[in-house]
Amino acid sequence: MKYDTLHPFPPEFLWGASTSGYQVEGAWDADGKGPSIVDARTDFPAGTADYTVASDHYHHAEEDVALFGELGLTAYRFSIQWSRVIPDGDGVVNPAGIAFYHRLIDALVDQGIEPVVTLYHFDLPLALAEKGGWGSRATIDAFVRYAQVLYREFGDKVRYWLTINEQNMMVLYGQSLDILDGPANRGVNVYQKNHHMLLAQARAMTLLHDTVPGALIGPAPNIAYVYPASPRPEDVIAADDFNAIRNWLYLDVAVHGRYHPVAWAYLEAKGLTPVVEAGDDEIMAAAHPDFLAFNYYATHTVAAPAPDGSVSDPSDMDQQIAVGEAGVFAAVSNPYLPKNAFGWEIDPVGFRMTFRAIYDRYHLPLLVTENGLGAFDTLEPDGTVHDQYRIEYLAEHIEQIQWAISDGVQVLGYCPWSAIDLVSTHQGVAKRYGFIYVDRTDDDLRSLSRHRKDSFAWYQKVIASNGLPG
Ligand code: BGP
Repeated sequence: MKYDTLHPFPPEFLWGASTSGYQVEGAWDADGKGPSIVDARTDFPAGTADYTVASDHYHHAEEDVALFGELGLTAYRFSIQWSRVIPDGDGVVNPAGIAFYHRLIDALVDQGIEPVVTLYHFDLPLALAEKGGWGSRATIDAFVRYAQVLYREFGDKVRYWLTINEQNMMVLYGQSLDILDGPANRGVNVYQKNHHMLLAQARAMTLLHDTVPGALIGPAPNIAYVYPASPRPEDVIAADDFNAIRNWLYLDVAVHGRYHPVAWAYLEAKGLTPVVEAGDDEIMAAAHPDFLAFNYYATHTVAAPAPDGSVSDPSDMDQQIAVGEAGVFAAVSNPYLPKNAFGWEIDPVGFRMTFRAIYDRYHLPLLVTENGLGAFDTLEPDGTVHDQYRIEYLAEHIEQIQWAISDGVQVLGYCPWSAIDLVSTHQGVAKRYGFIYVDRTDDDLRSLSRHRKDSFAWYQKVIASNGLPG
């Protein structure tokens, strides 16, 4: 639908930006921090950086937050590293880790920036992974205890909490990227691990509501609407199936405390149903998110599964997306969408569609916790970075948020990925997302100095005018 005029962004709209702990902090073993599974990763493509130094935000936090203040952010979404706070995941608390996050949060609050805290972003403490990771119900208890430590420490300073970043991506792709719970646990049914994470999330939501009055919490999956490749009914069913398996499975449990019927039918058909113990359903049904956060990069397009069982469109192989599953769906490229330098499709209108689909199902306020363009940026000799392509990408997506608001969707805020350059999940430092350039490469730490990109000045104007400048 087209409107003659679009609704304005609400005055309290959160204009934010995002990072995650292990991708930005570095200092991977400083001041008592324990190793996490991402510190133990060895599967980096040749020539790409690991996370040991990252953007060295641990040692630049005050400088970085001052830049976020200058940018005008009203929210900053970041994650706390579980193994910085509790080095082995379920033992003693590390006071130096707690002190770092107090310093960070205090600096944000001083700048008038709302902290939006993710409890867990891919970085399970290695010691827990070695004891069975998410395959073990003991990890649920460890997660809840960790959440309790954070609520007690930071509950009076932090209003917005996120449970688990991209649980659905961890389940669908995490084993191959070693960001679920490490290679040693690959043999365990991934949907059993998923069930345990859903329980951990439910208990963490209920605990916050019981212990920190006024605090708000929600899940943060990666939600991307799935289009059928054509109006052929078999393609439409395949798209609906993949929507259920990829998106609604996670949000239905988070919001309604029950598995989506089609997703459950898929698990049954594949022999992947988790063991659900007595009391699990009650734990899930008792938990209620206050809002839904989601990360959005691009939609998917799928066709009915090929009769010969082949599943992939080769052009999609490099993307961190589905390539299809025999008997379920086949991923295809969408001929209407351009691609970025890394082969990811770009679909601003699909962003609007994704807002509508989520809001229509759950009627909860929505917070965008990631969206952005990975690109090769160039630091010019005079310290400038001309990233007009990023400005265009972000502008197109912000415009679609306004369309979604005009459609009646309640949107709390927008936190594009990323506030500052950091190390990508699997494509190193060269793939940059930030408003702030960090002077390092994949194999040379250089000065680690910070530089405002052109997108920095542009986003500053967007925030100051509470929407796209006219
Ligand atoms: C999301 C993750 C982020 C971030 C982002 C970009 O899946 O939550 O941690 O990495 O994607 O992906 P990539 O780094 O692979 O380009």
